Amino acid sequence: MSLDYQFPKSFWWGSAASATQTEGSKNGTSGETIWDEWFKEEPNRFFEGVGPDKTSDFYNRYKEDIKNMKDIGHNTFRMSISWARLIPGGKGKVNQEAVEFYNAVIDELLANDIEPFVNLFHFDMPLEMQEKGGWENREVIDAFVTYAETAFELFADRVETWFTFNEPIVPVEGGYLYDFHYPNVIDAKRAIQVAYNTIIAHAKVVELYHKNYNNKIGIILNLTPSYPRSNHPADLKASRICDLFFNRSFLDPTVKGEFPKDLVTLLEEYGQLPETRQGDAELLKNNTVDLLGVNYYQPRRVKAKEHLPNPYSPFMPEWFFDNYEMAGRKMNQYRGWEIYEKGIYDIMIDLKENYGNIESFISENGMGVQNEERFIKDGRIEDDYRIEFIKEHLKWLHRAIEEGCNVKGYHLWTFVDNWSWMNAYKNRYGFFSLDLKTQERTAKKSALWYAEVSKNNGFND
Ligand code: BGP
Repeated sequence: MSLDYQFPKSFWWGSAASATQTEGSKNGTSGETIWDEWFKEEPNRFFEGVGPDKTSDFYNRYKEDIKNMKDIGHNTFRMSISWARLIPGGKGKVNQEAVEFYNAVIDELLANDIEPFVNLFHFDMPLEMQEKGGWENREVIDAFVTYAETAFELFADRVETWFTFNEPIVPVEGGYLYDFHYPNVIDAKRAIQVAYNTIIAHAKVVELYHKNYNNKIGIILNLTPSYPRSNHPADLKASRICDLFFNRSFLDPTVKGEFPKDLVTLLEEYGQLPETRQGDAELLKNNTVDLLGVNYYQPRRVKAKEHLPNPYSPFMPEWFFDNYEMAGRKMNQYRGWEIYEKGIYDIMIDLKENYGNIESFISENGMGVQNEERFIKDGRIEDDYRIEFIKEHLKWLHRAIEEGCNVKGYHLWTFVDNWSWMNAYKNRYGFFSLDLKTQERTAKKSALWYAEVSKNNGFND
């Protein structure tokens, strides 16, 4: 029997999470990250004053979570290793307790036929590394490469799919442009240096991996199509520049091995080029990724600027476009994000046509909803809105596959409702709901639905 939406054999059904958001910073021995520090300094900036010490306790409950993953048909799961836990302080001695923990998690996943996808950096800079200047300092890049080397030596015998970074542009935006990550700097020139150095760090780790190992290494990018308001040349130009800043800045160097010429020209014109070193261009050219993770939540809509930017104001990407709220757009009113399912297809077609149809998968997609207890019926959250959300995105993904896009899987953000940075527990994304007081997990309706989808490798609609 064939289904309306049948996915290719061995399609990756799973979900994603990250170390800081799930492990609990006070569980076991660990160094501190910028999140521990920022929470100490400004607890008021975190939703309801909840910090990274109060998580879903994966550190102690991974067995239960992995059993639940198995029960709902996961064949893959993306996690991250905490650099600060594995090597407290960011460099020096390896923490044996962390080695045991990650070994146990990896082994438990494999014993349940779930392939671990392991990511090395998910917004969680060790505090001491940030004190040295974070990604602005090339010494931190060296420490990151050593950390990666250690992780490969310890775990690459069993982990066959690696990622260097999750959404590396987010710490740039949050930490150096828009004030939603530590160190809360607002300075485009420094932001661009941080972005550049992150890409160098990434390429060095790819180089190291390819030298010593035969499996796959990739990067996870949040790709956000920039749709222009109209076909007027000024709107088109605004969307093209926006795309350069927020998508192609990381996509081109990691997949094609070079920065987009137009981006370089623009930054040069405004005196914003980062400091580079001899050999950087060659490093990028020779170390492109094997696999691309695509995080997609919402599109971006832009229009030409209504007013010229004040030339005395500090340089910002927003000098070149205004955001545009399209009338009639469909909204996830809880998170305040537009829902535009076709975006997932447009990204895939772009990768097919302009990025050599690189092997990819949806590494995050999901719907954050506040106060989901409202939807409890007989003890279970009936999240039909989430089922609808996933289904509509999968339909477009299916169409992309039919049109020859090289996309291998779909991971929901996230498995169990987790701590989410400044938003803490405001928006819940999980297949399983979490009672933060008792740590009890309960499958939402979407989890049961997804189990069927995974079992049948598709669905009818
Ligand atoms: C992505 C991140 C995740 C997670 C998710 C939801 O950008 O990779 O770590 O936080 O967004 O975010 P939020 O809680 O802000 O809605």
